[in-house]
Amino acid sequence: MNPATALATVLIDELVRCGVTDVVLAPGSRSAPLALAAHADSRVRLHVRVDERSASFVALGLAKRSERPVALVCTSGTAAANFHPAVIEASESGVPLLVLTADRPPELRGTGANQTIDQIKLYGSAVRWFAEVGVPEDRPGQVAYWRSLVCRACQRASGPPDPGPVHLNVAFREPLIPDGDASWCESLDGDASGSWFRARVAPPSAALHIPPTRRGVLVVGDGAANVRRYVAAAGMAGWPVLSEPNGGGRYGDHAVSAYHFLLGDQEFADAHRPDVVVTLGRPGLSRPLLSWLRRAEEHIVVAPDLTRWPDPTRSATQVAQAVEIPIAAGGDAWLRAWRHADHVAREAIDAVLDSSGLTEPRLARDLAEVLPNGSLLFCGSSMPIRDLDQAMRPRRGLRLMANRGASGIDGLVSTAVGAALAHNGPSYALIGDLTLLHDQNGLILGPREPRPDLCLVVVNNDGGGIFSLLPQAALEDPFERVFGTPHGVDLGYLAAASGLPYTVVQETEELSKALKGDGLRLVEARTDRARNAAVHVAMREAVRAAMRD
Ligand SMILES: Cc1ncc(C[n+]2csc(CCOP(=O)(O)OP(=O)(O)O)c2C)c(N)n1
Ligand SMILES: [Mg+2]
Repeated sequence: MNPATALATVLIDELVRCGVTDVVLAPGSRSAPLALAAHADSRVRLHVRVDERSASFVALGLAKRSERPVALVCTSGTAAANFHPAVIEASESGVPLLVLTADRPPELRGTGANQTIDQIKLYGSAVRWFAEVGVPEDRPGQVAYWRSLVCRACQRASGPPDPGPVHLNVAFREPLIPDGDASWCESLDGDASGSWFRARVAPPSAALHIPPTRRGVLVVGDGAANVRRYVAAAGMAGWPVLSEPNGGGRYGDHAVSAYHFLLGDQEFADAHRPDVVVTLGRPGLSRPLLSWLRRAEEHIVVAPDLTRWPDPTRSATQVAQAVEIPIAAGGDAWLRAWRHADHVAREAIDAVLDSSGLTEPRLARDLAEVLPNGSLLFCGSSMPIRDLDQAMRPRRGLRLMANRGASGIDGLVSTAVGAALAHNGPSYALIGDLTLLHDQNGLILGPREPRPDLCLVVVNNDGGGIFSLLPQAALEDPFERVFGTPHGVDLGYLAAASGLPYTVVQETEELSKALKGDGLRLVEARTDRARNAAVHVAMREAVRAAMRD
């Protein structure tokens, strides 16, 4: 057996033994040993994509939804650089990715050899760990090294303490494809225990006990862990729960879903300053919420990983891996005040939306409401995730996810595809038109690839609608060209180019019907950026007026 084949076979075998089930790869020659080994191993679900950027976001989605490491393979050269955005998102949002870049052997580097670039530490500080695997050689001891390396890579990717991407640069010398000879200088197998070793790094876990308080609030942002336990504890303590849709805590009696508008009302925010706020994950969608956080007497950040705790407002007074929320007697008035205000605000918002025809926040609200239990909804950055934050009513049975690590509008189609492939149930995505166009390649699925059950709902406002809510919207002439960025693309043709079913929704009443079907499909809702900005103002004003009454 040639060394390249031996190394690739052992790497894939050890990945599987460490629990990896999915491998995503883009085609290339230098990566042939890994591609062939992954294809030959029936325990691996293989996903092949023509574009490395799309492949890497598919892997991100798979890993994010399954919460297990996913291997990602490419050839040498710029192929590896195209993984960079997804690696950054994985780093920022703590998603376990095992990036395996094929490389030329050292003697070909720096010589002008074809498709050869410097791949050493290519992703810089965006990976938890980098290893230059070295060129495989036919001598005893290599198998133990390779297997132990993979185990360590899986452990570093999965955590504890901090899940994230790991980069293994794998140099292969020719020949790159199997020669039919099965002999090697030692056994290629792992040890009898099933895996070479499996380091379990146990985190110290000590829960912080806080004194009983009547005015506590639980805030849940992206990437929050153990949400159900905290929401239950908040319920016992009489705390309102302010959860971003993708935080996973927006359900039940204590959920305050109109917090964006409530806290945008100065009078309400002043009157409802908490003694303690506990934040899970990383809230970051609503500016009023962030401003209000800064004013909390005590802000406790729960971060399972103490090496990197989220605190964008720099208001944390304590950081703990876990917190015990105490039951306090007599906290009813506090909770009642929040719930009453939420009810009033929700009615005002809903009244605006119900009379506004097909607008973006209405679409977001209604979509989150009509999806069947057990659904996954992947939300695009820009307005879709914010509209959900502002308009979605509390509910159970819906899993919401978004790429909030770096909040890019890149790779969203592919991430949603990956997440759908790991989700057991129907999947949906709500994304903007620029976000769709940015990742058109994500729509490309080869005939033999595992197919996601994913309905992409695209809000087409012919450009970047979010900018119409920002101060630059006042700069009329340059605005439309440099921020609005209209494109005039007919999304029907786009769907046709990839052979996807395509439906246009004119009225929100048509939404449920349009969502039906299976496999990858596209639903377009056409909206207007200026009108959208006006609806957001109307919601804010309606809440303000209702609060004054
Ligand atoms: C990769 C990347 N490039 C640029 C941006 C800046 N950006 C934020 S929102 C946005 C517009 C997105 O437009 P669209 O997807 O149509 O959503 P809409 O704003 O219309 O809701 C842009 C360009 C970004 N977040 N990520
Ligand atoms: Mg848009």
